[in-house]
Amino acid sequence: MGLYLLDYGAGNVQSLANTLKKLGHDFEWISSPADFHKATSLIFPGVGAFGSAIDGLTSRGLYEPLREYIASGKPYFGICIGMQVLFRSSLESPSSKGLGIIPSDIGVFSNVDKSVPHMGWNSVDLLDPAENAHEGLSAAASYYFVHSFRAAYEWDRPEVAQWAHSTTQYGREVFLATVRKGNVFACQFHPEKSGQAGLRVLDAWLRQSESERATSPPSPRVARAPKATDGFTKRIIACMDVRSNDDGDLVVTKGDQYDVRERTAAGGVQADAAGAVRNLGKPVALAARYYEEGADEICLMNITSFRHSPLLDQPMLAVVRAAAETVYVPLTIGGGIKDTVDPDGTPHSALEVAGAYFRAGADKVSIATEAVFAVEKMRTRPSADGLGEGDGTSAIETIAHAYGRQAVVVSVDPRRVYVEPTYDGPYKDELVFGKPDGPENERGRAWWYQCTVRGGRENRPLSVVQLVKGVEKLGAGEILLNSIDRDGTGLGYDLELVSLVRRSVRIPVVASSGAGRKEHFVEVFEKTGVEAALAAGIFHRREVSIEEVKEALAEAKINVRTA
Ligand code: 1PR
Repeated sequence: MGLYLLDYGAGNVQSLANTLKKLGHDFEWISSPADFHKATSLIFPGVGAFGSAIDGLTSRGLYEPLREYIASGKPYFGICIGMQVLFRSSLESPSSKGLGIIPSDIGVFSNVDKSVPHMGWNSVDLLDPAENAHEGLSAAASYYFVHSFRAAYEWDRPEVAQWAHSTTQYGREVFLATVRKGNVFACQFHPEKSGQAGLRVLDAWLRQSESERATSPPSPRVARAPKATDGFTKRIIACMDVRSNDDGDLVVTKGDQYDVRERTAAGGVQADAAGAVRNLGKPVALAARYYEEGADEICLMNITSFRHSPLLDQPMLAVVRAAAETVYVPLTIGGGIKDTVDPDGTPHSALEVAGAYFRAGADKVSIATEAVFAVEKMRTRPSADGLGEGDGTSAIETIAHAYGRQAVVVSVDPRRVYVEPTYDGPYKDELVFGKPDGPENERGRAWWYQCTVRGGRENRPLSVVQLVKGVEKLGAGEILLNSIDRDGTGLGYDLELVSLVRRSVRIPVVASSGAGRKEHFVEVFEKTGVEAALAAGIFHRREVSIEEVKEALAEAKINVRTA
């Protein structure tokens, strides 16, 4: 008898398992319908698409036993999709039938006034502030949300409002952040990825007795008009470019404009042909340090993935497993998310490779090279919007279908192509004209941004706007926008590039490459409106701490997560 976790086969449940271990709670996995009778409390960490979750439950014969378990009155904690399956249906998968325990339907965010998915940290407003501590929630804290679909707060429908426990506002939309009634408590955010604030919510639920839970008072029904601003915060992401050193260990390195070879004192490249790898430390230790320093997200990039990267000996999997045991914020893994073949000839699809990383504890996978090839292929299939049509086989499409688009990041490696200001070629509508007030006086210069693959080693006949619009249509959930020209320079983000991409898509954009001072973070948020900013070198070299960056943002009245 005891605590059970329900894994329907497509969730990133490793993170939750790590969190429960850290909190000192043992648990078992539900693996068959019979296990529900042994469970005295159950957590359902649903990650990914609504339809995949319902299919996963149904195909394993767990759908009805789950409904019966909840009806039995024993404690249930649903997370994200684990909350949404309590409803009748979801626009995400209209043909899929939810449990219907809450008589309402899951809708979708509008992307007219904001990026969708809602991916990042936001505040939670309890309907009854007096019972703040009861579920471990705090109005002063931020929690990590990652979803495109949500349950609107229907305060005027008593049969639904009786479930409402707290709400969150994103843009002008107020939706249910937590629901609670009797033995059921569920949250739209991910407590296992919400740092210490999230751990407090899990611990509070785990420590409540069944009687306490069953007597939870219903929250008051109060109308909730949207406030002037939501509680959504800008994300600061620490990124580690990881590659093998001469001993085959994975170390953190950092290049200048994607050249990671060590430099001699005179600034030349290290003598030996391979170029000694800059060793900036062990990825797991650095990830733990950045988590403690307040990073909102950690990104690990395997930059030697352009070589053959068989799944079986992926040292990155071990790094992810270890990092996920000490990092309770989202973990993005990139490099080598593509179809691969093991040394023994066993093929593995990009979906399988991504699944291995999710099961190891990653929350998102980042795709670079394969994304470029997918859009080039898509553009050979004409469409009314001029973007071309996918054929359902790309890594982006297959992973987004199985795990939800919020799990798919596309990493973009663009390079400036300078042309005459009178250029009249195919990319003239994307041309940028230099200004004298940037870090380099670029008056009179003009350029467009060309996509590259294999870490900048090969230029491709595709512009950055064509790429980001294409991958958005294929189902990517976020753009990680690097800049080969600014990578490692400390000159600041390429604001023209970031603004161009921010204007081109409706999914979240992460600015990357070039941060050299904390003012660069203020600048990129103030001037481009992106949702997140990523840095590597200045954090690795301890030139600026994440706390200092967040202090500078707070002074500039930019909303950041502090608790
Ligand atoms: O092509 O899907 O296998 O993915 C390969 C991934 O590895 C891509 O995301 C690509 O950007 C990355 N990558 C490949 N080669 C390099 C390299 O440096 N030689 N990383 C590389 C390039 C970009 C960021 C960097 C930021 C911030 N680095 O990862 O951390 O630019 O740097 P800064 O703050 O120090 O300026 P696939």
